Amino acid sequence: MSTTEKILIIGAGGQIGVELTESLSKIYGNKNIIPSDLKDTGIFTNNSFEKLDALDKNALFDIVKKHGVTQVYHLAALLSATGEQNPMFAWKLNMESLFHVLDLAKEKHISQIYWPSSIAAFGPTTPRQNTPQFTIMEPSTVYGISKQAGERWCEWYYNKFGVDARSLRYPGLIGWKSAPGGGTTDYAVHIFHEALKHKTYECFLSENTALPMMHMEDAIRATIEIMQAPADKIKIRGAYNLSGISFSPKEIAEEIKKHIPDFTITYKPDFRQAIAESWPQSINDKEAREHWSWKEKYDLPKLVENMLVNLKEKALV
Ligand code: NAD
Ligand code: AKB
Repeated sequence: MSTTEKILIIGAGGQIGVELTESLSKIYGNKNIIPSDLKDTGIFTNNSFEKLDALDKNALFDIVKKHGVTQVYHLAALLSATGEQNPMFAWKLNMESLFHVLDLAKEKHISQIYWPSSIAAFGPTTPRQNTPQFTIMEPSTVYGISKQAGERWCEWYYNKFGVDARSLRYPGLIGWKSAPGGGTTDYAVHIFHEALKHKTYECFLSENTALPMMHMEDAIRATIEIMQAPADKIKIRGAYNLSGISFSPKEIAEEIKKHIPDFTITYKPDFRQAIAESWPQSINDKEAREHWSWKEKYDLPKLVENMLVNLKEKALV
């Protein structure tokens, strides 16, 4: 695809960034995608990687100028579990880095921003089943507070300055190409690795703790679709609810057992149990479906089969 876009991905070395870099590179060409992160792990051999601390506004500006960046996908953050362990730094990283990117757009150095929100923006007083787009939101984690505040700031920059920031409230994301980094939903990735390696998994959530989840391929597609949608289709300038699947540890374990009959799971809930219990169990995303035609492809059986086949075939376990 020929393009005038130059796309900077901040936090590209993380669970989403690795896959997003690959997908965007296929669409826009390697030379137009600039992955960046705190450290160069050497995985981005086809793109020109930039070492960048998202808190360093001057360094960010220099990279934007150097490459003529037009769009930023800003993924750097501390997630729910690590955020609770380092609350002040989580707030600083998650908020200040977002302001740096929003200000770049306000000052017209870049034209479009993607910044992810999360189901963590909801809280214990939110209706937990089929959670609607507009509802009570009183998040109880620092991570969730930063996501809710970030949503409001994206909307405010749009209303005041016309900043074209777009956002999705991702559920827990599950993929085989990259490892998760400090979330409450991470068990749903670890379980596959342990099932293939040891045929057993000790889960840090209790058996019936249902949460909204999604295959990474669906999440990447949703991300690119919302960014490519005509501006007039984006009627929500905070963040869109986004739904894929909903399941509990017990349900995913049962599905894994269909492929690995002697797989066993045990439960040892830790501090992440309280975080999970403060989040919705399932999400209503009718606005995303109506406004920009979102539709997921993966259900639970398809997701489980895809994870096991790919982890096994690529000998990633
Ligand atoms: P991750 O922890 O796997 O990756 C984050 C990346 O950011 C890491 O590579 C890390 O090195 C980098 N980073 C951290 N501090 C940085 C800094 N100061 N400057 C530059 N880079 C820095 O996270 P992820 O799962 O890929 O999540 C990306 C975004 O998506 C986050 O905003 C997260 O809140 C959101 N999100 C993720 C999920 C999920 O299930 N993965 C769900 C909801 C929302
Ligand atoms: C987490 O568990 O922190 C993330 C998320 C749902 O935001 N996966």
